[in-house]
Amino acid sequence: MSVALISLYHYDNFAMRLLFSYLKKHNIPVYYIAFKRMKQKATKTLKNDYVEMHDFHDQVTEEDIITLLRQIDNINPSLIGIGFKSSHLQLAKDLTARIKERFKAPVVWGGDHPTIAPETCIEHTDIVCVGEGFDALRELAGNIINGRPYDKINNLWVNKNGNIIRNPSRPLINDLDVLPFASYTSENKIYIDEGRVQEDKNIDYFGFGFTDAPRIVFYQTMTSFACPMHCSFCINSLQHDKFRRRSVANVIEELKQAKNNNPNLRWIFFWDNIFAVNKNWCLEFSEEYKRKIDLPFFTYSHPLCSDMEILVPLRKAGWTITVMGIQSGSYNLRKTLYARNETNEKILEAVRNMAGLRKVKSHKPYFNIYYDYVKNNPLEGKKDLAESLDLFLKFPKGFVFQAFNLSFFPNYPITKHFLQNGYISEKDIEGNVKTSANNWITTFDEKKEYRGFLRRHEYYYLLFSLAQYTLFPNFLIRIIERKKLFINRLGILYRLCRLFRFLELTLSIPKYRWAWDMFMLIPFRLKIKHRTLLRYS
Ligand code: B12
Ligand code: SF4
Repeated sequence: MSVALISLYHYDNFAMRLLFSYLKKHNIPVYYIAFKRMKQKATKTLKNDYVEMHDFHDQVTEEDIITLLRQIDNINPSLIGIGFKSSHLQLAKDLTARIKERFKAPVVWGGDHPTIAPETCIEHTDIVCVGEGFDALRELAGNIINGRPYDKINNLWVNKNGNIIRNPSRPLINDLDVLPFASYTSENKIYIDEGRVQEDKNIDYFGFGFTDAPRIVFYQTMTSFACPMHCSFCINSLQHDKFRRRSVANVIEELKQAKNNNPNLRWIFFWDNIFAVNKNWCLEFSEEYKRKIDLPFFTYSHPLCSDMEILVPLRKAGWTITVMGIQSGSYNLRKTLYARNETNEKILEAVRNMAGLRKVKSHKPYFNIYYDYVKNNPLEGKKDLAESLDLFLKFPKGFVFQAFNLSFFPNYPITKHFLQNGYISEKDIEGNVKTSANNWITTFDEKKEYRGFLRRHEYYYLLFSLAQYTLFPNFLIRIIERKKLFINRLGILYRLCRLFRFLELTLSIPKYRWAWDMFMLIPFRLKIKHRTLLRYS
């Protein structure tokens, strides 16, 4: 009598590792099967960084599926859970069909896609978890194991031979401290890829370490759920869940345990949507973290949450890498299409604050700042792109520009807007297309034939990229733009970016420190054993 939780293309899946611990805490035997690893492959990026990689999902093979079915057979679970994002809807459907051919255990789907589009899910599976999974899954598993009916559990939709029961939602867990810590041990964890169980290759998302103790190098967690903002291209536009945060003491206790369990632990990644929210919490956290954990850490930032009274203590506590969404330099486009309220002045204040943090003494001498941009939005016109360039030219140099494709997830406000206006059709929505997860990051492919808006967009991304470089003067970028130099020779601009990136990376001592830290993440003994210099593959 147990539960098997299957995560698709996500070995590190924080949510499912948390659900694993939650079931375990309630004495429900549980297994975590990570099916296929999201890998990274070399690519041409426009980043002012060493990172020349982007995420990709390789094909599922028949051997992968047979291995999965064999593992389920060994476990013989009473309930099978599949957690996935929209891009893996097709895969979830295929796997569920194969599982149902062989096993009687009901299959419950949960995670981002089932939560935002349960209607498109429920016909393909027995149960769909809409929203928070902790108590819904606990109750479901408990009822199944004890032979009780399970069709009246809040947050669950149940498909009873084609008759759909849509139960109401349950209140959110308010006190997050009642949750156990996510499970990062090898207990009941199975990793499947390349057609077999990967006995010793639970490599993490970054490729520098592993997902389970004692070999974790990057520890991943969250101190809060939900987001105070509601951008139209983000899941938080749909789930108006209250922003909730764990106590500082609870977070520190988790990290202490992580340190004790992992002798090679080097970094903490806080995946909170925005970290620098709530001044009192952040100040208490900074103090405790510095005293008791003292490791460099990553957090996301937001232009509207950039109060130096919060940022400086965080930086002193060890904050070393951040990603902040700029998304576009056009206030009008941001406000009307992306539902973001920050003005360009506010963005400038925030980026100057970020750059100012480089001067604050911290665990590491470098502070890496990545600015995200929404790429390939056909509604971003000439004027918007020019405004974006104006904005980037005012940024303190030395940042890293990265752009991610505009993706259309079901029911997000931006998707509805594009559908209603006929800019896209149902086939362009994530989950309907097979998977576009290969296509997220700023890449440059000079062989591609850019026509129309794509050429102009790509041209501007190259100019934004040039704005990153301390050595590349802004007046030259302005001349290039004014005269539209190289608009038909994008390859030249790309090579210019590469040249300046090379100079910037080779002439900067903090960049060497960063590269050295990355190089040293894998101990020499393991470098030899796994025949790798920098990352595990
Ligand atoms: C942290 C994060 C990441 C981290 C993940 C770190 C980790 N170790 O897990 C990183 C940076 C690696 C990442 C990567 C990606 N991410 Co991301 N990420 C998030 C973020 C900010 C938080 C997710 C999270 O863990 N929340 C906390 C958990 C506890 O809540 P939850 O996920 O909602 O889970 C609850 C329920 O959904 C349910 N549940 C979840 N799984 C299951 C399974 C079962 C069986 C059941 C019953 C219930 C259930 O119970 C949970 C507890 O209540 C979300 C945005 C958000 N939600 O705020 C985006 C988000 C999930 N990411 C998204 C995307 C697109 C990606 C990428 C594809 C982008 C890319 N290629 O770079 C990759 C894909 C990774 C992969 N292979 O799956 C999208 C997904 C959109 C969608 N509709 O599918 C989101 C929603 C952001 C957005 N654009 O709206 N991401
Ligand atoms: S600020 Fe970030 S996490 Fe919050 S709604 Fe906007 S995109 Fe989503």
